[in-house]
Amino acid sequence: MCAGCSGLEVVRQICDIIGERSVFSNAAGCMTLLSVYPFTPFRGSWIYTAMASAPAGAQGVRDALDILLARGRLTPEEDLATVVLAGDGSSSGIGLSAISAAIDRNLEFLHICYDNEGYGNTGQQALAATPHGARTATSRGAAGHQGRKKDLFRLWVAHRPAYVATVAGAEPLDLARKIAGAMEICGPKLVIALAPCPTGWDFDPAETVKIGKLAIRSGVWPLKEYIGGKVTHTLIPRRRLAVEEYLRQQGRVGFGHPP
Ligand SMILES: Cc1ncc(C[n+]2csc(CCOP(=O)(O)OP(=O)(O)O)c2C)c(N)n1
Ligand code: SF4
Repeated sequence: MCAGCSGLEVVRQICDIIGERSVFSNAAGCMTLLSVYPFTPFRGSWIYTAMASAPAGAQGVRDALDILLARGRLTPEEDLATVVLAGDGSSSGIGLSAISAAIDRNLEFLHICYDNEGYGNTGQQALAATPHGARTATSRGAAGHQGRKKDLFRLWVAHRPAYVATVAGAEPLDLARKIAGAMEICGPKLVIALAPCPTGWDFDPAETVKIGKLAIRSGVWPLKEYIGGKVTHTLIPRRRLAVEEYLRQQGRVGFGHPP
């Protein structure tokens, strides 16, 4: 992984909470490079799926576990958490129909989307989650990406799943509380994690946590959760910083950096 990768920071924090009793169904992307058969840094199990089908992979795992439970070959204590790990390209684009269908089927799973706002693994091309004005490999001019970031949180809330939250590695306590709470809730659970990406956003890898904190303090990345039909903001900055303070740190945005 790249030095300073916040996607990795988030996965690490989430794994610390979920523990080893888990099966990750991973959509092709940067995090796929973590597990290269037969090696894995994960304490639980890991399945690699095509970009579009990680929730379908999770369904297969969940069904297999349920059959083992029904036949008494697994005790409830031995059951495993079914987790999808996917980037924003997979979560808000090519894999969206698989997520939507999994929620409709009330699949028991936690979907984690690490949002680095581009197709990171293939060189940071623009996609539906790329913010307006960001330069990417496919939107290089001074004006950057002309689209507007898709609101994945609202899209998921419209499906009325059991739980939806935004998190960031720069706020580990908020993240820990949300993941621990989500694991106690039955049904489809979705978490979108801001994942500042030094390689794609062009900033010093040492600044990853600072960039995450600036995203929250400027209001660009609101920390919130949806549960029981209600959206609550979980961390409201006392004094909102100017958005420029967040953007100025990143070469992908035109603040004196050459295009
Ligand atoms: C159908 C399909 N198209 C293209 C690719 C090539 N590809 C592999 S990873 C990737 C980027 C995925 O982006 P995202 O889901 O945002 O995850 P990230 O790479 O940013 O971690 C692409 C385009 C693929 N594996 N499958
Ligand atoms: S490209 Fe970005 S998201 Fe992918 S490993 Fe590197 S820093 Fe992480």
